[in-house]
Amino acid sequence: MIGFKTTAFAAALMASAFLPYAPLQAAPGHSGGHGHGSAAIGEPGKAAEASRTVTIVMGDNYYEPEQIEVSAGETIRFVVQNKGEFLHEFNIATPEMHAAHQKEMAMMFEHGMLTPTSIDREMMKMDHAKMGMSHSMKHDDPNSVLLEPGQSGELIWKFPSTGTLEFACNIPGHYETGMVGGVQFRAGAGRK
Ligand SMILES: [Cu+2]
Repeated sequence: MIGFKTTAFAAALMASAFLPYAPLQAAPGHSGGHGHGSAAIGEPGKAAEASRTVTIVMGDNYYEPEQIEVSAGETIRFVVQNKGEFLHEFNIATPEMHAAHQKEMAMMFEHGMLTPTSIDREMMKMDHAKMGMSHSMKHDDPNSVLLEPGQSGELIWKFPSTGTLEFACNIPGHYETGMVGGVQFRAGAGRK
């Protein structure tokens, strides 16, 4: 019995000795970013299906307009212009998704992929899995346009029939200082 206990103890000791390294060897497969809630926010739309074009101007740190009204299931072509002196984003999502994205963007700043005024495209191309970051860190989310000062971009978005959505800039500090706008669904605008 004593021999067995000793062996078991030794085995447990070895196991615990190796335990700290296990997470590294296990190469954690990240759960892949924004999979959740995509149905709730809508999806990338087709240009041919866009009912209208809405121009969104981004400044430091605000949107013009601050509010957009959409019909259930409407596809809108957004032309986004960054007229500010800093990097800004136009991102359509739920408040919860924005909160999560703010953490990711803070990390991108820490790693030097983003600066207050620019996107480091070389850094963006690197294998961020090695830095322990998920794929969504490449900032290629279909629901977002990230623009350097003076740049313009486009986003075609098909809205769901209803939901709690905001357009926001998740660069550290921007949402908190007012870079968030509301999406209002037209009442009773059901299709057919
Ligand atoms: Cu911003």
